[in-house]
Amino acid sequence: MITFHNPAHPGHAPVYEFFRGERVPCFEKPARADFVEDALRQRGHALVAPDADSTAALNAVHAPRYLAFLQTAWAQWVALDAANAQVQPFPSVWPVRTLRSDVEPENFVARLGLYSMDNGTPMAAGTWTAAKTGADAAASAAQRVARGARAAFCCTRPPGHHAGPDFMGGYCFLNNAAVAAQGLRQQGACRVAVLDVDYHHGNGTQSIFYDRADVLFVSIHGDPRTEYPFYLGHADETGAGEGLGFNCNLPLPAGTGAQGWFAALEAACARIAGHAADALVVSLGLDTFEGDPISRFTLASSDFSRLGERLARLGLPTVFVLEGGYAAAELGTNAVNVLDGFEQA
Ligand code: OKP
Ligand code: ZN
Repeated sequence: MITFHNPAHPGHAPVYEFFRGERVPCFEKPARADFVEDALRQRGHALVAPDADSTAALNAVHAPRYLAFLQTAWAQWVALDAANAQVQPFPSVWPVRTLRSDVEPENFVARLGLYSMDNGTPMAAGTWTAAKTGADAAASAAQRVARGARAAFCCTRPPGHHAGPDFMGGYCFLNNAAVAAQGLRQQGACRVAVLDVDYHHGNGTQSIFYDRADVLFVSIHGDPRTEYPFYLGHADETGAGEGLGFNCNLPLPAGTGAQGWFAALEAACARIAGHAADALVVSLGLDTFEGDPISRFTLASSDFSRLGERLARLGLPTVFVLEGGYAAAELGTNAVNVLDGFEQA
């Protein structure tokens, strides 16, 4: 399958994150993409550099002031103190209920909190360039499919599905799947479906398209009562305004295995078939794997081949976008199993 990689991804290499109150090495690390690229090459898939600019799609799915902040955030941080070049910025204060988010504070950490949903999304010097080039890879995959390819894969990090209209979170900065869906719409698709199979609910993608009928969002994920992102992803979230009926959440309890997961996939596929979409975007998280260190479903590597086969039977032009998956050494096998299952169906 034609694969767009992200040559800038190694520049996004923060050193640590907070996990259960402790500083630990980042789970979302450059080696993840390297393992997927290695597996793609070994199994005969072509890797090409991005050849489309995501700017138009980014401007349609993210707020201008958020994009402006993100683009210069690292420079602002280092301008405060040259020693900050060796320090990761973290938000420590957020505008929750009753506080104002319309006024941008001058204080950098206060602005970082305004544009963040958690303190689990560390930045590094190359974060903007990595995120923007990754969005370009998603736009490139969408362009290839819009021009007639059966499918294309965007092999990128950082992931994107937690990034909302005006905030980062959950290791995500720019919403690559939303860029792909918006890109398909801008290139002639009347209706697009997004299927998010990452273990974590794609709150950012849901929010970006929540009031739109042209982009259906369907997600299978760990129940937010116990799993990140906690504050979105319940079954009663069905869309708003013109988008009412075009959002479908299928939360499953932590511990769910293949039988329960593939039953939810059947429901997801039925909803997608009913949308009469012109194209499909798959937010391809592989953290549903039994060996994942931060997630609690128990799919085996062979189940990812079955997932690819089932998605192929939807018969839609398909853009795959890499999201999570933290069992890094197995990530390549699991991701390429989906793509090969799709192509061999
Ligand atoms: C991103 B994606 C706490 C560690 C957990 C949230 C998980 C983000 C998952 N600092 N952070 O959906 O795979
Ligand atoms: Zn995830």
